[in-house]
Amino acid sequence: MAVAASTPIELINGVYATLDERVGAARERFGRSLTLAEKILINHLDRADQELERGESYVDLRPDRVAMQDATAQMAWLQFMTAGLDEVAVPTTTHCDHLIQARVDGKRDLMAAVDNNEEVYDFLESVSAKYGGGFWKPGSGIIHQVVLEQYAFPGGMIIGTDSHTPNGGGIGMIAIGVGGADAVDVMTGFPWNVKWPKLIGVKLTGSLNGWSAPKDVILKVADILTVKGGTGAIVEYFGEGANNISCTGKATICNMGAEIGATTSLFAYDDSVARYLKSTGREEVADAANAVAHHLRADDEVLANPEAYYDQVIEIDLDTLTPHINGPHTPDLAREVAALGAEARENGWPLEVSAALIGSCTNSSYEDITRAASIAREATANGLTAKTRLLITPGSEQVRATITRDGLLQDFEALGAVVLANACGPCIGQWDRSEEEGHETGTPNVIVTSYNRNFPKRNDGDAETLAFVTSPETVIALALAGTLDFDPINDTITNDAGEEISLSTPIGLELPDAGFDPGENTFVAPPADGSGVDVKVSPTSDRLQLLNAFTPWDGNDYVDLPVLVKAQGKFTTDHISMAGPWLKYRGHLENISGNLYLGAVNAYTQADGSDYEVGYGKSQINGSIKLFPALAKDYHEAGVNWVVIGDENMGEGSSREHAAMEPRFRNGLVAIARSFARIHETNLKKQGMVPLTFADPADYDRVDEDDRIAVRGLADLAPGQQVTVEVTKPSGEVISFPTNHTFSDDQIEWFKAGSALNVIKSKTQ
Ligand code: MIC
Ligand code: SF4
Repeated sequence: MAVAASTPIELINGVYATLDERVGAARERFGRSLTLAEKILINHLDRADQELERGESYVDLRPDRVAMQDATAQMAWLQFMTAGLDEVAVPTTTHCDHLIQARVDGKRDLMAAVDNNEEVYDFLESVSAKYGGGFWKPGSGIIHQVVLEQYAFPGGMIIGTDSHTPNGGGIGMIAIGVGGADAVDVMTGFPWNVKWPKLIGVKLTGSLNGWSAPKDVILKVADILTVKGGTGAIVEYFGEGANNISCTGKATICNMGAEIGATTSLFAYDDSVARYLKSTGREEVADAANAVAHHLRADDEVLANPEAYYDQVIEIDLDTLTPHINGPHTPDLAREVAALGAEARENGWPLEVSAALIGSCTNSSYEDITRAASIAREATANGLTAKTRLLITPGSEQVRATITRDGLLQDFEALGAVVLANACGPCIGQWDRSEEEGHETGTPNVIVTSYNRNFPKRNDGDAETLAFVTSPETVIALALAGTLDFDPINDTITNDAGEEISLSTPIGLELPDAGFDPGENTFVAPPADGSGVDVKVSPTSDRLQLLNAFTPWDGNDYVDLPVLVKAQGKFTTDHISMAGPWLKYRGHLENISGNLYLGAVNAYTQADGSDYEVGYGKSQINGSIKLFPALAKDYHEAGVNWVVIGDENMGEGSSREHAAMEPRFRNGLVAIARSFARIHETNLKKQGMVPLTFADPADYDRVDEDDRIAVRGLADLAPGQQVTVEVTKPSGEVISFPTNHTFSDDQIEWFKAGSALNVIKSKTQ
């Protein structure tokens, strides 16, 4: 498999070649016009005759590519290695972006990362070389930016082991975030299985103006749909407003669609996408897309009468959309920027901004940087400086080289900003604030970022940090003001000379006039024959550990299971398997299990009525109070299997399959929640666990701390049939309630075999 630094035009032409026939056949089959998502999905079906009922049928698809970032690729490659194949079946790339810690500045931090993560980078580079994968070295940029710049193409389909893979939807590609085991399906030549999605249409009218940015569109959509409103759905944007947004702006909107739980988000191919393709050196891709442009958007009848085609339609008028800022603790808590000061006062949040951060895969495009830089430049000219720490992370080496060439980084540096490495950095807790002047860990403080997530502890590991997400231009404005109580449109800032300075409207450049500067070449192509390459995993490593297969189901019902944790409220993947300092163990299942449920808020109270500290629970072996990972280890060592109970949207956020592998490794068998996020639910199934949802959400309250759980009728587990959960109270009283599941017939095989990987191995070996 010759994996290059970009998608070969032959691959793209191959995808376009089947559009006419397949789209035509589907129009006939449904007897109606088609939306864009339908066209692309239909063109990637493994078999044309599959049942396609929205929100019901599971379908097999054939993605064109796989992309993985370093923090999730390790586990994916470790699983792939056990399949015994010579090479990947589909072009696959690995991107080093998550493991670089922000401490001093880009250069020094990158050098330190190369040193600290040497073993992991060597593993990823050698395993890619052996099995024919492309390797993007640390410093190349954030996976989603690199994919947008190099690999994404209109009408294509990619899966990526990261929840923000939908960034590629900005170019008109179906780009879906998955767990590593899903990627392994495709890398080993099997189709990728997903529920045929529902479709949400978002009609954009008017055009963005003034301080409003693409970010505000998705902040508003998150407000409307909430963190679970997009679950099981693809969000398709259309309308004249969509045509007025740049390609990278569209990517911002699609990227953060992950925060509403959407399977992915998508824009049509249009002039802005063509301009972006040309500017990033892909003129021939634009030419090929132009030739099939009518297939790269929804049919006219759909656009004229969207209610008849989408399951839900939302309309947003860009003319009147105002700048928004969301948070803290959840990305769907929205309000206008102008209203934040008053709300902060009401809630007792500090007004002072302790740090302002621009970057992340969501908002680090050339246009983003130029808009923010225009404010920075004018501020300097008016004698203003940042009143808070200001950190900038370029999204990719290409963006870094281009904004350096064009003098934009200098605009930020003039304000006192520090430029970090082209990486995720503080967005994923890779941020050491210990040397930050005037900042003390554990004190309530506010940060504003242009990122997408803001769960507690996410950025700096400090539960006292309140994080707000907004557009890059608003981040700069708040950095200059130093306070949340600032409306960039109407308020002024006093400079050292005592003058009142108003900020002008940000001005951006969609694309660099002089084209992009590719910067340093950071791509490593695999050798033509990788069979001689040695993949080294030291048996004594504390970063990497070869995997043992999970044991198959023994054919019996699960009985007598204690509840390891019953989580209350948010139970995101950051709560289940936190990142930051734990990222270093992403290739070592046993070591990373030391973080299991550290962020869980225990729904029970202690014997004296007081709340447990976050991350603590009671042992059903000896009554001691311990951290959840220690309890899980005790159960594992004692051979005790257990259950985890979750609240709404369990597993929201990341695609990290560690959140499913760790519990499975530590003897967890069943997860029962009020609802699940899509990727996490799939990850649990893939690893052989049984995710169930309470048929009556109120039954969540009927599970007490010292109860024992039985799951009945597992031998008859079948699609669409409820599963009975029996709860035995310490008194001996038994209650039971029905639960639902989403297993398909194929997925039941994963459970029976012990994991999806075991099923693959039975076919490849
Ligand atoms: C995230 O934004 O939460 C991450 C870190 O990129 C994750 C992936 C991971 O945990 O490695 C994601 O979004 O999937
Ligand atoms: Fe990286 Fe943050 Fe994007 Fe996740 S959301 S890929 S951590 S930049």
